[in-house]
Amino acid sequence: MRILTGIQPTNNLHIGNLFGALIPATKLQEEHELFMMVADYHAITTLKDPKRLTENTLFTAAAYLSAGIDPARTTLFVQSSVAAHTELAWILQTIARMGEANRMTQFKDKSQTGAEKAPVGLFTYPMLMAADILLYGTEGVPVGEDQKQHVELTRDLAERFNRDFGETFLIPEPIIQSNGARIKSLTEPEKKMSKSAPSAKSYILLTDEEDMLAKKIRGAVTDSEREITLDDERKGLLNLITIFSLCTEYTKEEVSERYQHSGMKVFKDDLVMALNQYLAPIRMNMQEYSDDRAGLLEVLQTGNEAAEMIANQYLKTTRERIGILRP
Ligand code: AQP
Repeated sequence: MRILTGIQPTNNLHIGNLFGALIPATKLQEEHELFMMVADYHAITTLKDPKRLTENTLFTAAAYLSAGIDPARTTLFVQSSVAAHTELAWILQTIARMGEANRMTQFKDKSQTGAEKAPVGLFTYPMLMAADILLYGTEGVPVGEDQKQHVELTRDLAERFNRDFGETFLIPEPIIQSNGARIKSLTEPEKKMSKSAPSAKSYILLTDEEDMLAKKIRGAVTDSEREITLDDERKGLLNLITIFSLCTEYTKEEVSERYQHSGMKVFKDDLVMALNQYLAPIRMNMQEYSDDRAGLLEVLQTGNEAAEMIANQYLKTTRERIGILRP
């Protein structure tokens, strides 16, 4: 199956991105044809800092590789390097309906300053996401529940285009990731861990060293009950147990049984140790990739070229179908 996935370079990546996107991608690449992009044109809907965008783009690519994405198997590329994305996004905007775009709940969630002041690109980004997907003949798109609506919009747009202009696009399926890998904020465990959250205490970055991990885990919001139990209502604790389970061989049940009577301090100290052990090799790889900027750029150039060949083919057919003249 051909699969496309991406991460926005809005900040350094956190363990939610790692467990929810990077690690699953390393498994997917074993059996599928994977396209992984650094979604920089999506990131500029919120990030307005040129230097950080450039650095984050390289950093995101380094994180993909450090977590085990193999560029010999997976096409790793930068979204903006393939101009077809924005061109197809425009064409799709002429096909999408205002009513459909208005129904996208992410715009409502993300335009916290109010729709009046939100960038137009934040409103139209589902059409760019649809273009990202359709340009590669993508069959599967791994998404969390929050992005499912955008894959459904992509399907609707592709079906409408095929009906009106002739069979052109494959209809993609969402691959819904299990809730188990949904990591929550350390400070507000009812929300998901997020790179652009205002407080750095709410997330654990892949680059956080042991003392920083310790500070953040010790400060993580739990509750006043003494016992460690597996309880959906104890959201902060459940999140820490989930993280413990993901970076060890233990299931969540095993973690909670093991630490039931040991007290929160021992549990948190052991979690810091386990997480640090898990992250240390990734951190080291990331340092190496980041130090070799030329090597990283070369990997991305190769990926960009491979992606462009496929995307341009789809775009060419699309233009022809709608009657665009290319003298
Ligand atoms: N907390 C999370 N737990 C599990 N998976 C997560 N992902 C994000 N947060 C968690 C997954 O990581 C990928 C990154 O997607 P994105 O960069 O396009 O944006 P996002 O989903 O909105 O992630 P962030 O970190 O919250 O970024 P910002 O703050 O920039 O919006 C996706 O596969 C996502 O499911």
